[in-house]
Amino acid sequence: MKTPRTQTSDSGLRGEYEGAADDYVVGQDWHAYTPEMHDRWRRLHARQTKLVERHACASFREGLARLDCGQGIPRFEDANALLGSATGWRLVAVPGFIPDDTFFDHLAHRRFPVTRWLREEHELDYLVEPDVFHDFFGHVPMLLDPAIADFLELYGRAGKRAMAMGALEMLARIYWYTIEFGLVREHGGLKVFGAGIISSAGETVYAVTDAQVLRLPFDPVRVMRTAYMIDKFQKTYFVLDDLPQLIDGLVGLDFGPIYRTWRDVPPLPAGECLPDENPIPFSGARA
Ligand code: HBI
Ligand code: FE
Repeated sequence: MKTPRTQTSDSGLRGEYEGAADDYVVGQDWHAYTPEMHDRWRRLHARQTKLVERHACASFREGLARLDCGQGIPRFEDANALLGSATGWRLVAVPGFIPDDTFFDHLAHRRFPVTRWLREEHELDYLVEPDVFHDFFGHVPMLLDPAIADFLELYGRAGKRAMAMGALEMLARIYWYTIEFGLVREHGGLKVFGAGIISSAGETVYAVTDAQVLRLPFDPVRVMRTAYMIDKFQKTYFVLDDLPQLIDGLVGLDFGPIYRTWRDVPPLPAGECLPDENPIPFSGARA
């Protein structure tokens, strides 16, 4: 049974789960997008591209340029031609949030679920659920990076075991604090690569320019123990030394004992720094 989690909007596309296959894949139905929606995409794209030039990591900027999607809501098929030859990933259209096990299964097979509907005019700045702007603009450029491409497949494959061990939340925090809200060091500064940051104008600036927010070096176990908020700017960001650290840091890790040790321990609140930790000093990136 497919339960709609979001109401239908005037686009007729938002959260329509009825016609979806068992794996929740739907057609993108590109021709159903209205001129107003394409115009809204162009404005979102233009605004974020300007911020991204300053604050996103090189890999994101290169990926975005290669996707060349500023003219209107892109056709997923066009991106698939590029992705297929670059990293073997493929986009599939979905109606919105899909169940965890289905999401993991897509990732494990290098299929990235992209929500097909676009946010409304009154929610340009932030929304809690993924839409096509978040999923495509935020995530797809990074799918062209080999380290992210490999990591996402690994994450998908790790999902089943985490669910079976009652440690889904722990694994999901890895995704949240990297793929969605990750920062990476680049040329001595801090750059954004997480899609949740990059698809939000306010958080893109905040994540790298706020002098107070807690920035900690990436450590998988610390990340798995850290709670997060889905409806506010993050209080903690984790910073990678470089993108391959994601793979190097996780491949050799035996998740079983880590899950068993921490799954029943209350998580550390976001924004809290432990006594022995060294937050990354703010180096003064300008807005
Ligand atoms: N579905 N469409 C979509 N996008 C997500 O990011 C997503 C999802 N379902 C489950 C999920 N994320 C997460 O809860 C898992 O990473 C655990
Ligand atoms: Fe996302």
